[in-house]
Amino acid sequence: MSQKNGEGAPVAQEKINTDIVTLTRFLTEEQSKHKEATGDFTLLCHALQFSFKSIAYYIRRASLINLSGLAGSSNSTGDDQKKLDVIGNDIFVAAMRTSGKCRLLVSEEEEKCLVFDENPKARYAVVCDPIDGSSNLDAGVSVGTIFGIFRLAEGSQGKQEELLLPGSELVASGFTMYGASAQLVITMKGGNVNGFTMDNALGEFILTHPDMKMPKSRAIYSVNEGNSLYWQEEVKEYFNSLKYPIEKSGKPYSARYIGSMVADAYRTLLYGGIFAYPADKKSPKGKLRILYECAPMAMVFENAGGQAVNSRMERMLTVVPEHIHDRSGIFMGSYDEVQKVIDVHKKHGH
Ligand code: AHM
Ligand code: MG
Repeated sequence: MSQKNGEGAPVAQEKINTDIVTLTRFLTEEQSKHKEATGDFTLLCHALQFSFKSIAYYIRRASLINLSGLAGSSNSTGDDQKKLDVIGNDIFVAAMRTSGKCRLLVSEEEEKCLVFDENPKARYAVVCDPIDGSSNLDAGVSVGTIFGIFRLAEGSQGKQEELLLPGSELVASGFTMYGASAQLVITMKGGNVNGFTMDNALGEFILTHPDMKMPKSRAIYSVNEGNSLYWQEEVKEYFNSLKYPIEKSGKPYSARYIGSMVADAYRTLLYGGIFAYPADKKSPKGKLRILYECAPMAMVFENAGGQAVNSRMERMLTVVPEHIHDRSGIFMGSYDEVQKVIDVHKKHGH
C-alpha cells in the first residue's frame, strides 16, 4: 500500500510488538518456575484478574451514568456511588467463591469473614478492599482494589481467627488503580514488583512496568495535613522538618495528597517520596486497615526497595491485627524518606 498525504504510515512499517507479556502469560511462566505448584494459585489469580477487569468496566460505565445524572436524569449521583461500592464487593465475592481456590475472604465491605464451605479443600484466603477511596468516585478521582493472598495452614478449620496474621505471611499482594487506564501492581513473597496496564482493546493486562524499583529518596510528602492538630509531637516535628529545612541550601518538600490510597501509593511507587496516614490523638489506631490496606501495600513497597512502618515505627509487615478490620498508622515510601521518620522518632526515644 502506498502512503498518501496525511494517511499515516502503511501497516507494514508500524512497529507492532507481537511478543506481549500479558498477566495470564506472566502467571503461567511464574507457575512453571515452581515445580511443586499445583496451579491453584494461578487459577486464583485468574479469578482475581477477572474481578479487576469487571470493576474497571463498571467504574467506567458509572462515570457515564453520572454524566447523564448531571444533565438531569432521575439517577441521583450519590445513589450510584453507593451502588458501585456494593457492585465492586459483589463482583469480588462472586469471583472468589467460584474460583474454587478461596476458602476465606475478608472484604472491607463485609463485617464478618466470608467462609466458602463449598470449597472445603481450597487452600487460600484472600483479603481485600474492593473499591478503596470510594468517597472520591463522584469527582472522577482514581480509586482501586487492594488485595492480599495467604496460604492457609495445613489442617485449617476455615475460621476467621486464622487470618490474624502479620503481612510477612502473605504469599502475594498488590493493588489496582482505575484511572485514565487500569493499572495493576502485583508482587509475590520475596519477589519483584511488576506493573501491568489494561489494554481495553485486547481486554488484557499487559506487563508495562517490569521489576519496579522505587527511587531511594524524593522530596515529596503525601499526608492529610488537616489532621495535624491531632498529630503527636514527633509527627509534627517530622513534617515540619520537610517543610522548613534547617540548612540554608535545603529546599522544602512538595506536597501531593489525592486522598485515595491506591493513587497516592502508585505515584509514590513511581516517583518516590513518602505517603503517611499516622495514628493521632483523635484516631489512636490510625485510619487504614492492617489486613487489606496496610499489609498488602507494605509488601509491595518493601519488594520495590522501600520501607513501611506503623506509628510505633515497627515494620508494618510484622504487625498482627487484633481483629480482621483492625487499623494502624502507616508511613510508607522511599527507603531514605521512611528512615527520616524513624530517626525523628528514635530521637524521641521510640
Ligand atoms: P475507604 O477505605 O473508606 O475508601 O478509606 C480509605 C481512604 C484511603 O484511600 C485514603 O488514603 C484515605 O482513606 C483518605 O482519608 P482522609 O479523607 O481522611 O484523608
Ligand atoms: Mg479502604
